[in-house]
Amino acid sequence: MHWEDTVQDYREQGFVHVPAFYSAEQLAQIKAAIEHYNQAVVPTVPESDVVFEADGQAIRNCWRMHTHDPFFAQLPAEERLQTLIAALVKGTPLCKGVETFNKPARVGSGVPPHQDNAYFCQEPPDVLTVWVAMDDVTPENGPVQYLAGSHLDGLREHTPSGVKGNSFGLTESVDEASASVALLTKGDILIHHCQTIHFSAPNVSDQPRLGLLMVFRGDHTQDSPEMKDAYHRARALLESSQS
Ligand SMILES: O=C(O)CCC(=O)C(=O)O
Repeated sequence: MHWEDTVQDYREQGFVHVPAFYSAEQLAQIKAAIEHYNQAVVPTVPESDVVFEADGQAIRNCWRMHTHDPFFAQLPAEERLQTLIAALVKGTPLCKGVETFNKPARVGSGVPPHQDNAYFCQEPPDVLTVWVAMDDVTPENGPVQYLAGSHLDGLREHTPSGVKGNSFGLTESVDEASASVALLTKGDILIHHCQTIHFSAPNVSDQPRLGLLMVFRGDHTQDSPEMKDAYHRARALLESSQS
């Protein structure tokens, strides 16, 4: 497989859509593993590793799935994925997280505009997320939306967002109408750079919109002390708003 066009789109836009990355058979295996995880593993994970929607029932996010289930430790190691990610992160990919953004039908909540590096604090920002569409993604079920080219303008200031599962959002408002909307067929993947501004709306449809996310960094990236300071400032604000 040649990935030149994919790499070029990613570098220019800060995100790229790769259709049909996973076959129907692979997708069925991943879906079965997520269902098993939700039923058998979620009840055993610490409170910090699962977030529920406002109804207290539907799962919004699972975090650190690779540390709780060998299936999700293996999935990021697949050779074809590693080859592509190595070209994008400019080095040996290290998986730093496997997670879900479930966005269940009707109750799935939105995600405020943010840049992932406000959480990751990595320098250089050779860090990305592979977003696997487990369902078809339509305008109604809460597609991820990206501000193309925003990864080239550095990390902006973030403040507490008040959203459970996405505690930080951009301080400044963004022109959401100019965003590229990622409509997908299940089995497609999206890849976004850790400084690309993105967000998603609530799921107002009867169709679920499950995304499985794998986060990778190049093994050369490091914690940025300045970004960590900004992160701790935002966290302190969050904690004072909760006390
Ligand atoms: O799946 C979504 O709606 C948002 C995903 C997201 O915010 C992220 O990948 O950081």
